[in-house]
This record gives sequence, C-alpha cells and structure tokens, in this order.
Amino acid sequence: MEKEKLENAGFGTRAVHAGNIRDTQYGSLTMPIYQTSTFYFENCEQGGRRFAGEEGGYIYSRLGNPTTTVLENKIAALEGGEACAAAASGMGAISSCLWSIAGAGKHIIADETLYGCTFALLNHGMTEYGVEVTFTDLSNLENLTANLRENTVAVYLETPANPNLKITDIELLAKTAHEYNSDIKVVCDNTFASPVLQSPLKLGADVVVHSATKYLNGHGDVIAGFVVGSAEFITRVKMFGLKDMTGSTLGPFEAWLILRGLKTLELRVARHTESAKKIAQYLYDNEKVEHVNYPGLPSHPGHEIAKRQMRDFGGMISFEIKGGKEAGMKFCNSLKLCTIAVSLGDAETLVEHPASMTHSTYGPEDLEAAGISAGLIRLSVGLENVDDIIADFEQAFKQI
Ligand code: LCS
Repeated sequence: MEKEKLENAGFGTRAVHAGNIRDTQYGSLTMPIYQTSTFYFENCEQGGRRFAGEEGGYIYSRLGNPTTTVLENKIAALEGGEACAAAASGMGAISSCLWSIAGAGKHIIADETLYGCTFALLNHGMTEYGVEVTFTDLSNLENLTANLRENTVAVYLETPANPNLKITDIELLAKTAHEYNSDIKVVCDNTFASPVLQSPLKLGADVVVHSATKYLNGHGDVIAGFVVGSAEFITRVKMFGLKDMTGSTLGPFEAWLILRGLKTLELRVARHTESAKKIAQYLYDNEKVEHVNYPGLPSHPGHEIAKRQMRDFGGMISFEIKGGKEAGMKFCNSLKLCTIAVSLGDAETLVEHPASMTHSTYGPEDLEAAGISAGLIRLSVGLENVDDIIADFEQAFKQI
C-alpha cells in the first residue's frame, strides 16, 4: 500500500502494514529475524563513516537492528508519533526516557498513582541522583499549577492509571504545562489504553511510553517497552538514554514476536473491552462488591473525560469486595478458570492484589494517597468467553 494512503488507513490496516519493508532477497511475507549482535563493514573507512553518522546502515544491535526498526516504525505510526525507540522492558523504556530528560537539579512532577516500579524509579531511584520529584494527583489541575517550577522538565502520568483506573485529562494537563514552559515534556504511559483506544500525542502529550509486555504483544511471552515522540527526542533516547544510560535494548526475536502480536491488536482490544464492560456491570450489580473502578461505568469520576479522550474503555477493572482484604484474597484463591498473576493484557484473565504485589513498592501512606486500598483486586479481562469468566466469578463469590 502506498505510504500516503496508509496514513489515512484504519488502525487494523496500519497495524498490519505500517513500517513494513519488502524482502527483496527472498520475498518473505513476514519480517525476518535479524538475530545478530553486530554488522560487518566493507572496510574500516565505512565503519568510521557509520560511527560518525556520515553514512546510514547498521553498526551493532544495541544501536539498531533491522527487525527492531520495522517494529519501531510501526509503533510510531500507531501512536501518531514521528519516531519510536524500543526497549527490553517497559521499565527500560521509562528509565531511558526519563534519564534523557532529567538529571541532577531538575524537577519532575509525577502523578501519585503509577505502576509500582515506575513509582520506585521516581521515588527512591532518580531522587538518589539529585532529581527532585513531586508526587501529586494530576487529575486535579490545581495540583499541576501549584507545583510547576522553573526547573520542572517533565510531567509524568498514567491514564487510565494502574491499578485504580484513575483518568486524567491529557489535553488540559499538556496545555497548562506547556503554557508555563513549552520545553516541559509531558510523558504519558499509554499501556492500559493501548494506541487502539487512546492517542496521547494527538491530545498534546510530548512523549508516550509503553510496557509492550501487555496489550501490544498480548500473548504473555515477551517483556518489552517503547518510547514514542518527536524524531529529535527519540534520537536522544536512542543515542543517550538507551545507548549509554540503561543499555536496555530489545532483542530481535522479541521484536518479531511483538510484530506478530500487533497484527491482532485491534481485534484483541475490542474483545477485551466488550467483555470488560459486561464484567464491570456484573460486579457493579453484585451485592458482595463494595466498589468497582472502570472508566466505562457512569459512576466512575473520570467517566466523562474518558468518553472524550478514549475511543473505548479498555479491558482493565479493579474492585473491592465487602470484607476487604480477607474477602478479596478468598475470592482470588477460589477462582478456577482465572489465574492469579501480575501482568495484564494477555489472553488469560489475570487477577492480582496490588497492595501486596504490583504496588508493594509503595509505603502504607503512599498507598492511601494513591487510592490503593488494602482490599483492592485488579482484573485484566482476557479473551476467554465472557460467560465463562462470569461463571468462574459466580462460584468464587459463593465461597465468601
Ligand atoms: N507501565 C505500566 C502502566 C505497567 O503496568 C508496567 C508493568 C510497566 C510500565 C513496566 O513494564 P515492564 O517493565 O514490566 O514491561 N506492569 C505490571 C503489572 O501491573 N503487573 O506486572 C507488571
């Protein structure tokens, strides 16, 4: 398909075709796996020219690899960004991104509800090296304006947030941050929504980060991450953040698995979402349930913003059962079809207990501020038939 046509093509078409190159050597339909650490030079002069940036071509797979390049170009097209850098994990992507923006004496404003290891990186990682970090509730714009400073270089958020599905208005946040200082990078973790459902860059964010371990790969067999943004910023992430600071390079085989997973991303997310809507309503109507967090429910405080900035509400839910942590644990331990595991966005329905698992990096006071109660259960709705998931829930509720 011609490039211009592809830019206007639907998501599924772009997921299959964007960024692809034709294999002129053998006519391979799928992108070959260039399982190589290094690339030979015709002579020393050519090697020198490549290192000096005077000639294109690959050098060494930490700096770039053909299989990974196709994947990066595809992700950039799906997020609507100029360029993308792949990393060996979501945390590799986030740390490479943030170390490309901040250093000693610089200030980051971060939302207080974040994936546990992102919180750890910001709260007891980067601060060790002289970066100042303010945690606040960015869904309330006043908290942004009150904390912006001359040395603020980044505003960092997840929406929907892990694990309580809090929604933040990306457009309003980015506008306000940029009015204060147009150089501030608004970084949005788009893992929970995926590019199928939300386009933060189009809403004014500067950078999107992903744990590709989740929906993007979608099959529970890869750890990976991405940073997407302007060509200039991604060059810095690749040539400084990834190359020198973290070395968190994605392997070509993992890149190939994600290319395979992306072909069905739109279909999978539609199914996850359709089932999650039914399960959220089922939980909402269940008298044993205290509270349900799902942006698609009108009772969710971010429902109106989610309707505006998301194309649909996604496959993640969290909820609390009456009886708190004890009842929640009993419920999870009674499930037969659904699996107790961290991670999300897989074919299997997964449940976990954030306070003791994914968010155990938070102290007790931080947990409360972040809206992560002791009894909260997080649910990643899988691709099984929804009636079977609900039947499993029914029998588990009977055990309480
Ligand atoms: N961002 C979000 C929103 C995440 O949920 C995760 C991982 C990461 C970044 C980090 O990505 P990774 O390095 O694991 O690829 N979230 C996990 C979770 O909720 N359960 O297990 C991992």
